[in-house]
Amino acid sequence: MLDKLESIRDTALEEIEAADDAHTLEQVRVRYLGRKGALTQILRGLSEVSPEERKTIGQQANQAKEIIASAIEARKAALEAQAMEERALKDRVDLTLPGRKPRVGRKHPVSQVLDEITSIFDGLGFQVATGPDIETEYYNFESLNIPEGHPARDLHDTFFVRPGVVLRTHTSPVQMRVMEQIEPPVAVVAPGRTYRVDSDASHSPMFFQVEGLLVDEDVTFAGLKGTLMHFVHEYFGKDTAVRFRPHYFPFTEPSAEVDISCTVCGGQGCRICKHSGWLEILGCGMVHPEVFRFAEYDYERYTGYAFGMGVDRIAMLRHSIDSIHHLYENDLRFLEQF
Ligand code: 2NM
Repeated sequence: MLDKLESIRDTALEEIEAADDAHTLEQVRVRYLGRKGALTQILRGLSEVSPEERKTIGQQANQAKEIIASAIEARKAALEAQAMEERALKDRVDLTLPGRKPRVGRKHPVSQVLDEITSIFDGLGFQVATGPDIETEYYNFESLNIPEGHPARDLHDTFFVRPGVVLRTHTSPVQMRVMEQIEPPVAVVAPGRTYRVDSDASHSPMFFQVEGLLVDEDVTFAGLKGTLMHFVHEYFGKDTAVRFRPHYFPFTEPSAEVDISCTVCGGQGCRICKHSGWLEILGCGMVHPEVFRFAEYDYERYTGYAFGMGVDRIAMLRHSIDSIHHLYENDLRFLEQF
């Protein structure tokens, strides 16, 4: 019996050493120490052993049980330590590596300029109005005194969506829609995307405009000049010279184009202003009575002025950008400069 005990103990110890995961180890424990385990059987069977032997065998069996139990505990601890070590190696992080800087986004330069322009007019009490990019020919042309066959239609290089429906060539249809909705006094600016079939260094098929409209009793061309000069001085600085040149637009009469002294050479003449000393920045005029007739405004009672400018062009002048396409290529090396 004692020999048997010894052999059970030794085999158990061998199996414990050989167990290389927690599950196998638990099976070994059940096999020896479990309710039906080899040692448990022996301890239970002690009643059948002669009283002389019972004491020694009992002692030996209990001792073997303790040895096996502690060997299992030791093996378990070793396996856990090993698993921990493996996990630590697998999940190792090199804390000395340089961190990754999060890239910070920013407003697109065209949006920045657009916000700056609208905020100047906001300061004068103009409200922001918006409208659809896809417009009817009626709102884009007809109602703005550009009837079918008018030469200005060709100048606009229109994208047609289907007959009678176009991508708006300017944001004036927004002002037309505003006039349909509300009675004077009206003071709005309409910023947004516009589209023309045109592409070279200074033209992109999609570009941004801001247009303004003021309608009330006694609105004058002098008021228009004052408003636009205030805008130029706020945006380009107090020392900027401004000149109004007679021009033609179908929707205004009289009409003018506004030039400012060159922001690069100050008027001396350079490559940017094509040696004229002046840069054209916007168009304007007194709203044509025909436009008011379409809006169902009383043109005997009300007068109004309107103006429009290309946001991209102003962004280009402001930041000395030589091609409009830089603004729409989304090259981060370019965009991160603003
Ligand atoms: C410009 C130049 C002159 C203009 C006119 C109107 C409307 F709807 F009132 F008739 N909106 N915008 C206008 C006038 C736009 O852009 C160069």
